Amino acid sequence: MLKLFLPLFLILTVSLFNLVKSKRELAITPPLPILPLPTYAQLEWQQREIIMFLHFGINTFTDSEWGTGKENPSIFNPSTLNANQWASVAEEVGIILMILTAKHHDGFCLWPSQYTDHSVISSTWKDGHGDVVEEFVNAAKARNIDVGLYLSPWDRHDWRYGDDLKYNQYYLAQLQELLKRYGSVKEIWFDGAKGAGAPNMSTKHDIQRHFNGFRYVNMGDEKGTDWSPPECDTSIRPGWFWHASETPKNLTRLLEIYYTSVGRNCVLLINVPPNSTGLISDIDAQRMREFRSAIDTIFSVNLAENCSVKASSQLGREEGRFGPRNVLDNDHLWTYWAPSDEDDQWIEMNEENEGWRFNVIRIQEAIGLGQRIKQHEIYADGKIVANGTTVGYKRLHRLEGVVHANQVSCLALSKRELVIIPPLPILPLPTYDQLEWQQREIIMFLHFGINTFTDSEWGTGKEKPSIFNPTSLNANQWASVAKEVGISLMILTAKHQDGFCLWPSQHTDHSVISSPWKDGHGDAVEEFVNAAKAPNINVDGKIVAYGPAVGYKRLRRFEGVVHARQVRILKGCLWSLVLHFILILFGTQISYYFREMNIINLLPLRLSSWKAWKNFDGPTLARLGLVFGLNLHPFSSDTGPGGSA
Ligand code: FUL
Repeated sequence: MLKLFLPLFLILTVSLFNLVKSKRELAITPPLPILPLPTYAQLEWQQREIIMFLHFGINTFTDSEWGTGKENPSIFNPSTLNANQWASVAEEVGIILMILTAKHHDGFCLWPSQYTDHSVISSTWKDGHGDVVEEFVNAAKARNIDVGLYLSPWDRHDWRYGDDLKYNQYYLAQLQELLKRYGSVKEIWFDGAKGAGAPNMSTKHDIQRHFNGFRYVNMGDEKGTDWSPPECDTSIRPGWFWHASETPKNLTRLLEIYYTSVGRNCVLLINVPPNSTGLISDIDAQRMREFRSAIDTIFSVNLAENCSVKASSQLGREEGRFGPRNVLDNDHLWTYWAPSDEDDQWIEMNEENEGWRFNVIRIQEAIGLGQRIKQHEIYADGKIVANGTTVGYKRLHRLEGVVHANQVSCLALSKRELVIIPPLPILPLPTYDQLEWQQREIIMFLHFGINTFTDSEWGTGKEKPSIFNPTSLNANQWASVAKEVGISLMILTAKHQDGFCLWPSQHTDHSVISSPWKDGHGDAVEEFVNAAKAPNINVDGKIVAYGPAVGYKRLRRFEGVVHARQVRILKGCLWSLVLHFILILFGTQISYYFREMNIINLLPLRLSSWKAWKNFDGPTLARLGLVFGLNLHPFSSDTGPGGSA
């Protein structure tokens, strides 16, 4: 009996061994993020580190900081205004976002607004035909610099200020005007300042309260649900506006500001005010150059670059993946050290030879995964040299005097708890991404995978990957169908419930890798993405929930055709129902749609007063941001021409 089983046993062992040997070693998965997380736009914004602010306007000509609003616009006359000079100073010092005071508290507008005459239109500059905002935007864009605009809510000139409804209408109209006329504006600066006696506009339709996250940002909130990166604003000179009597701060002061802003996880918004000729003064431009070159000198060389690194633990065994050496490269988003042990976390850098002489320590977290560190301590040759609380995007420690050490270690004292289920707030406003997404109206879904070959809907997960073998897969054909029918977003089932992956995942073999398609070297997701990107189809398919705000579009079809001279829209579902009912009674068919314009959804103002809707007429409608249309649906059956329902 034993004689019979021994060879069988041997054969089994050998084949099992071969099976195990041929398996790829699967990659260890990255750590779970800690919520909240920054959005892509926030990540991009924070990595800019320094933004340039430009305070320019009536005050530049009156030697004041807060204009009264009673200034004569004719005094605005910059003799040699040249926004290209502003942008080239920014470009030279590596700044890629500039923010201009389109309107400061005095109410004077640097663009020819349709809603007031208190603007460049009434100035002597270019005989009232100039537009500073336009020149600024064009100059910046020509150098690939993004723009932002400051639109002061406190307006000391406009008669509407103090009247909640009227002023908010004015303010929002101007905001829409700026956003629409000048293309992509990356940052809007809603200033919270206002004089002691000025009426408080933060009561009902509160622009200021909605936008002021000051308390929140200053104190931080460990349990907060939003990622709120802070911005520190300061001026290169004592004042925000240019004054002949003032000079720029010295380099030492600017560097101190850098350490206490960027070095404490903030973005530095530094004001460089153009003078009354309309140019950034040479002395300011020169100081900015010195500032940039000092930052580059300090940070371009990482003394620790070639040292040896040890850490308390690491996720997985592979060195390159989450190993401690990752802290030494310049990428703080995709390569990072991840410890496996949650309790005791330290990392230690060693320089065996002469040691280092240093006085600045830089630490950063991989904030794409959230913020984890609550407290940290840094030791040089065993002695504590710095400590602090949170780290975030960047924390710089400047040490007293120069430290000479062979070993530097960093200890993360407490970490925030891992929260897997997000306590999602119900936000009433769509984000820009959501708006963009909803306006696509139709998205193309592509279900493709193992089920396509087994004639099933829900695979069991037990299918052999070898059955996946599309003979002539051509993602370009998918994309061109989409393009032909005007679709700008396609979503592919990269993995369906059966677990089969259409891309060669590092974390499983149940994928195209084990299929005969392209001998296991194919990647359907890659082909799909490339094909889609070629005709500009976005595959970045973040599916988001609809907000509870009033809808983007509402279409209603009726039986038969209505012949009418007047159609009214009434607020409230009861009235809408009555209206539908009446139209149905006519036994005719009509389709009408109404939708809110996007910009209204973006803003805190709720324009839903019953009166305004009831007394609806053309101009009111426009003010409410409604779009209204009547259309004729020409097909006789519900299915349309040749289609199936
Ligand atoms: C403050 C304003 O009152 C100043 O004039 C300046 O614009 C500064 C950036 O914000 O609140």
